[in-house]
Amino acid sequence: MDAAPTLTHCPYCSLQCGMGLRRTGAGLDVVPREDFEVNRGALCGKGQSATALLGAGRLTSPLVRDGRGGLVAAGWDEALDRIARGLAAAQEGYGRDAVGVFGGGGLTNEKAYALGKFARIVLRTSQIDYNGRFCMSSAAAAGNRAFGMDRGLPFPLADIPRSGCVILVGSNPADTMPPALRYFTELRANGGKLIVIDPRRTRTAEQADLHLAPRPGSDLALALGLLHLVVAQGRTDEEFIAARTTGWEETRAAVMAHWPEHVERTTGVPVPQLRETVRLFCEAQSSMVLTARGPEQQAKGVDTVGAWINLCLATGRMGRPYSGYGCLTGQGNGQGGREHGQKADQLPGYRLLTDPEARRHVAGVWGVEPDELPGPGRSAYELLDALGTEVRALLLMGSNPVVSAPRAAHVEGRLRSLDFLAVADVVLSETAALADVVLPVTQWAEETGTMTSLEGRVLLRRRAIDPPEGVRGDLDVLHGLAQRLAPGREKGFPTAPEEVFEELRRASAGGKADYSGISYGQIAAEGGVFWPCPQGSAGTPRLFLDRFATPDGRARFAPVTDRPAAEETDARYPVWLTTGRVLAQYQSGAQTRRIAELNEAAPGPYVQLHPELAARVGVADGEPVAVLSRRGRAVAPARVSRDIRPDTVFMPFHWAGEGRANTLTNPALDPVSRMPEFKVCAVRLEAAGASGAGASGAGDAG
Ligand SMILES: Nc1nc2c(c(=O)[nH]1)N[C@H]1C(S)=C(S)[C@@H](COP(=O)(O)OP(=O)(O)OC[C@H]3O[C@@H](n4cnc5c(=O)[nH]c(N)nc54)[C@H](O)[C@@H]3O)O[C@H]1N2
Ligand SMILES: Nc1nc2c(c(=O)[nH]1)N[C@H]1C(S)=C(S)[C@@H](COP(=O)(O)OP(=O)(O)OC[C@H]3O[C@@H](n4cnc5c(=O)[nH]c(N)nc54)[C@H](O)[C@@H]3O)O[C@H]1N2
Ligand code: SF4
Ligand SMILES: [Mo]
Repeated sequence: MDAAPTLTHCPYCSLQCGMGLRRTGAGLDVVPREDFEVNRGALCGKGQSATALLGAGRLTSPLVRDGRGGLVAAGWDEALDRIARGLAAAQEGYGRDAVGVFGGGGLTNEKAYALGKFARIVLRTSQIDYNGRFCMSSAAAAGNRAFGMDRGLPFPLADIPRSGCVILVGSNPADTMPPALRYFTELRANGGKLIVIDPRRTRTAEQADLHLAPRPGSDLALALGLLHLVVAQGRTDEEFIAARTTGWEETRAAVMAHWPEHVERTTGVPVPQLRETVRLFCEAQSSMVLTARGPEQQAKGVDTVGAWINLCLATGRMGRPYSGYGCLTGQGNGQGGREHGQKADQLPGYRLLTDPEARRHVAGVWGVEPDELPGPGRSAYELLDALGTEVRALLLMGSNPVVSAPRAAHVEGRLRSLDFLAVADVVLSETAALADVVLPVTQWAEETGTMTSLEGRVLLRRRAIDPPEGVRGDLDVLHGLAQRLAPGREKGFPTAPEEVFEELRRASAGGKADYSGISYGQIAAEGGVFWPCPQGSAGTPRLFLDRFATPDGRARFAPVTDRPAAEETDARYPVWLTTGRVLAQYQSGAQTRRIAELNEAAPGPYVQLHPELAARVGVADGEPVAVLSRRGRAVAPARVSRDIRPDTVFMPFHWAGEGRANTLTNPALDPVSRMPEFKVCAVRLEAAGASGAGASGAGDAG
């Protein structure tokens, strides 16, 4: 008889679909897991094929750089010794902050917590940040500003079908979270309206009652224009504004200049569509705005999200059932990854490193003096940009910036200029291939730990199979390095995940993201627990129903005004470039490009462009087209399609080499969140001929 499957969750995105893993002779099979209500057994192709990487294509031995510059297999002791020497040498030569740490939103809570602690009390460097800065930091900053707290969705996904109207801004769940699409299908089946805002007619937009296609980077103007109409039509909820918010007068004044005709010119969205959006949103009993990377990955992402939050507050669509603003987080642990201390300015429990009380509390849990803790460091792009100059050595865990960072040719150059690079990864990613030492680590099905999904629901990832010989966990890596770099301190780095979680509970107690009432046992029994969950609480599925998390309990309007993208089109670069995802590939592609069935479904990069633009450039469908920006040149086959604005091209960012979209992107940062502007820059197109000549990265000014 078959043994019962191990109940766990998918290794990839923040939906964290439940799945079962059943042992077979050869390895593990994915079987549906019906008890987890979020996906009820449904998986996308990535989840379905995730066990493929447990076998071939992965790393199974540490690798070290030999005298001739190649990477050769080595034992764990040698590899860890070399890393300890490399990091120590940089600090001896140039000071503590000469060592950087770069983490990832795919790491479990336990790993993210341990990595932040490792940076602060073993390396004692301020230079730690993570790839979530590329993902959710703008929505997080806007949420903190408005509500005093940042949890992606303030309500469970199951509330969506019960709302009257949902505006999805720059989000394409049909490709990025397929099993979540049913919440929107059910919304419409219940008579609710779906409005999608995307420069492309995506498979998500196809299902909408109304699709607005603004030009990239114009979401702020769009949201301001909608609020202008709300005010002009007397659709504000004065009672709600008076009872539960502050700052309305200034915000109202700020939107008055945003006349619909003016907004139509800035965004390209016709006035009647603006009016229809306001009508559907305001006439529904309850309504929601959900944003994802479209409006957030902009150098004005914080203000853009703030403008959408303003719309919810002014119409009383916040802190009420089936209403509110939410952000759809991205990585598997995009939410938890930013709560427990791998972010440059944070300590566990979503505490601030600059808050003396927070420092005292966390230093107490860690058994060090508060003064020993460094201050906040650089943000992710700024850290990558400082490599080889102020930061001489880097420990990287859970990211592949050679493919995924903006202005990637420059970032690749910075990584190459390091004195020492150590990478812990599952596979030999493009970034790991540059390292002096590569450590092969365990994968999701081989380890236990917690992940916090887009709903703020803390989930349990369970070990279903033993890792192959030669592979160790990230927690073992940190333990081994602590032992070498600060003998004695390794006691603070246990390798058993539950032990780390027990400490995380204490460290987060009393913070905004309070996990102190959560235990592995409770998660297992309940299929997940929503934070905040202080001792004795059963968790908090819905936030803000009575009060916001600000000191006075009121939500704060943000009096934002419009501004252009960091880089506007001009005569030399007349076309907008935007970037994003395809269904069958995940992120930098490090994992999914190694899985045969996913590669067949999405074999390579492309440039999506409208037939009018294709005709002007002189390329036909399938022919190579060169895309040039001020950062460099990329070449990929043209995909001619009417599903995109004629002034805009789209490239997915999952590939390295000459089709790498991030060769082109602009690293302009949001002043508050330090999020780069992945979603908008100016480019020029050229037919590249059958040879497709031109190296990616050429033209990078350095
Ligand atoms: N298949 C797949 N799924 C994934 C991932 C993956 O790599 N592959 N990654 C996961 C992660 S980490 C994340 S963050 C999420 C991201 O999930 P999404 O945010 O849904 O993904 P994107 O494709 O980055 O962007 C969404 C849409 O924004 C549109 N867009 C581009 N520019 C603009 C703009 O200026 N304004 C507006 N309004 N829209 C714009 C794009 O056309 C795109 O359709 O997906 C998660 N799920
Ligand atoms: N142009 C453009 N660029 C973008 C975006 C965009 O929309 N457009 N989106 C941005 C966003 S939202 C994101 S989230 C980033 C993501 O981009 P990356 O940060 O590059 O994310 P991944 O490709 O998921 O990289 C994770 C790496 O860690 C490894 N890994 C997985 N699990 C573990 C683990 O448990 N431990 C360790 N040590 N390693 C592990 C994987 O094999 C992989 O090599 O890309 C950003 N870049
Ligand atoms: S939607 Fe996300 S969590 Fe669900 S199976 Fe696909 S990648 Fe995994
Ligand atoms: Mo992301």
